[in-house]
Amino acid sequence: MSMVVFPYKADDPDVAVANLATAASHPRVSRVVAVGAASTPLLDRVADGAAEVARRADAAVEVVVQDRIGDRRPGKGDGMLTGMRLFLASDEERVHFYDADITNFDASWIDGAEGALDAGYPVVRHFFPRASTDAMITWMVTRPLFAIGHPRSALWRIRQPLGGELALTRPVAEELMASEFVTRRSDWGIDTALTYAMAAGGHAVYEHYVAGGKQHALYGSLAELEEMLWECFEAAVETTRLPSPPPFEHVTEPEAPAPPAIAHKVGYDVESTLHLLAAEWTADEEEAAASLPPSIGEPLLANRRRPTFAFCDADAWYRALTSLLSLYRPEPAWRRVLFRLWVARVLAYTTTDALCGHGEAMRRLETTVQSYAARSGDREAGD
Ligand code: GDX
Ligand code: MG
Repeated sequence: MSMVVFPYKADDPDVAVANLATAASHPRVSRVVAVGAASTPLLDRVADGAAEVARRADAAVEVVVQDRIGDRRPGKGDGMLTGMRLFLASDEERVHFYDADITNFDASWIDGAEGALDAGYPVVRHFFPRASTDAMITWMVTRPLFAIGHPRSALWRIRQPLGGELALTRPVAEELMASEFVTRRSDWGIDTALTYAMAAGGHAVYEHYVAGGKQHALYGSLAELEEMLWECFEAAVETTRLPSPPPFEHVTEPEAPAPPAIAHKVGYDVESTLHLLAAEWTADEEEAAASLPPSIGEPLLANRRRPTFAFCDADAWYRALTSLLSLYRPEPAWRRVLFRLWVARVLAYTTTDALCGHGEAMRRLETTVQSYAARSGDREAGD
C-alpha cells in the first residue's frame, strides 16, 4: 500500500483538504499526511478538515508540523523530509508527494504513478504542459546547470526536475534519506537534491504526463521567486561538483500539445518585473557585477541607469552561468546579481522566443538546454 504526503504552508485550506480526501479515497492509499510548515490557524483548518476526511475514509489521515531536519532555511525541504521520515517509520511500500495547492488533483495522478511503479519503475515523476513563460527557474537554471555539470548524463533530460509531484519505492526513499546532500536541503533546493540523488542512484525514472496540466496558485512579478531562485541555484551548483550519475533508464510519456488555456497563459507579470533590474544597487552588488566577464557585467551594470535586458540571450546566459560557477558566493550581493541576471534572461526570452507561439518557444527552450550540454561535453572532451 502507499502513503501520500502533501507539504503545506499557507495554501487555501479547502483545496488542501479536498486533496487529502482525494488521496484518502484511493484504493491503493492507506495513509495520507499533510506536513505543515508551522502551527498556524490555517493549518488548524486543514487539521479540522482532515479529521472529517478520516471519519469517512479507510485510510489513516493526519496533519503534522514539520521537523527541523536540514541545515538551510527551514522550508519545503524540511516538509518533504519529514514526510520521508514518517514513511520510513511506517509499513507502507510506496510514497507519493503532491503539492497541497493543486486545484485539479484527482485519482488519475495517483493511478499514473502506481501504474508505473507496478511496471517496475522505482521512481515516477509527473510532468505536464506549462505556459512558455512559466517554469523559468527550471528552464534557465536547473536544467542548464545539470547540462553544464553533467552533459553526458540523462539528468538534464528530466523534464521537470523541480516538480514536487513524484512517487518512490521504499528502497529508493531509504537511499535518499541516507544521503546528506539530500537531508541538508531544508529549503527550495530539496527538489533539485532529490532529482540529482535519484539519478546518482542509477534508478530508472518514469515520467508520467498529466495532459491537463497542474493548476495551482500563480505568481505575480518574478520578485516572488527570488528566494526560490537562489536556493535552487545553490543546490544545482552543488550538484555540478558531485560525480556524474551513472547511466539510468529514463522513460518519458509522449506529450500532447498544451491546451489553449495553458498555451496562451503568461507565466508572470512583465510590467511589475521590469523595474527590478534598475532598483537600488548596493556598492557590494556593483563590485560583484563588475567581476563578471565584461560582456555580461557591463550591460548588467547599465541597468543602474535604465532597464536593459536584450544582451542576455541564450549564448550570454551560458557564459553567465559558467562564470557564476566559479564566482558566485551564497551571500546577499551575489544573490542579487544572480537575481538581476536571471530577470534579464527571462525578459530577453519573453520578448523574443516566447513570442513565437507556445510550441516553438518550448522547442527553443529544449534546444537551448541541449546546446549547453553539447557545449559542455565538447569542453570536457577538450580538457
Ligand atoms: N511543509 C512545508 N513547509 N510546505 C511548504 C513550505 C514549507 O516551508 N513552503 C512551501 N510548501 C508547500 C506549499 O504549501 C505547496 O504545497 C508546495 O510546498 C509548493 O509550494 P508553492 O508555493 O505552491 O510553490 P510552487 O511555485 O507551486 O512550486 C512548486 O513547483 C516548483 C517548480 O516546479 O517550478 C514546488 O514543488 C517547487 O519546489 C518547485 O520548484
Ligand atoms: Mg504551487
